[in-house]
Amino acid sequence: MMAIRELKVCLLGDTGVGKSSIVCRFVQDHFDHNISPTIGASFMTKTVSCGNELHKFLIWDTAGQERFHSLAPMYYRGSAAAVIVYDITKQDSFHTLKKWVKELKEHGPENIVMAIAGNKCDLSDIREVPLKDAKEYAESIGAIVVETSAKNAINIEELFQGITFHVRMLRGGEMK
Ligand SMILES: Nc1nc2c(ncn2[C@@H]2O[C@H](COP(=O)(O)OP(=O)(O)O)[C@@H](O)[C@H]2O)c(=O)[nH]1
Ligand SMILES: [Mg+2]
Repeated sequence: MMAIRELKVCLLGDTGVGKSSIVCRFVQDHFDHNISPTIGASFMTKTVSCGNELHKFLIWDTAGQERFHSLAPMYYRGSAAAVIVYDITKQDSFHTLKKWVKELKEHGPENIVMAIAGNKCDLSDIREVPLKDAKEYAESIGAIVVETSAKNAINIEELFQGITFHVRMLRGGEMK
């Protein structure tokens, strides 16, 4: 029988950057232009096979609004990884991302894998955040970084594969 390894992941970032859309693309391979705003948080799972193992992602998608901020620790506590999302067309959302990283470093699990997703890369003609800035920042904090498009299904699989890879390395090749 194949072993099932569970991996808790939370999504953080400003409202409207596409957190729920990334989860929807990853879990259901679907994109909804009229996706509803997340209230509080929502939970989804997806199981993927990886070599001779099954990896079950337990995904907590949080709301970005300030009024839900105090709930965030419930979701990042015990997470193996955090996907911190910004919108490449909104400089403000990159600023918010840095605040999330700071909070994770101060209050998050010690070995949490941080993955930065610069979403809406299909809109690169109206980009405000250069990829170079995101790469330099990610390198400075030891995070994974990738530009994604939930809309056009760009780098969504790769984002979660990158997370699995890093979590495996941290756990010494064994997913526990
Ligand atoms: N162009 C484009 N729009 C996107 C993308 N991802 C999400 N959106 C749109 O951005 C808006 C907010 O998305 P949502 O997933 O609710 O963001 P959340 O608040 O971070 O969960 C919605 O209108 C989505 O259709 C993307 O990759 N490209
Ligand atoms: Mg949402």
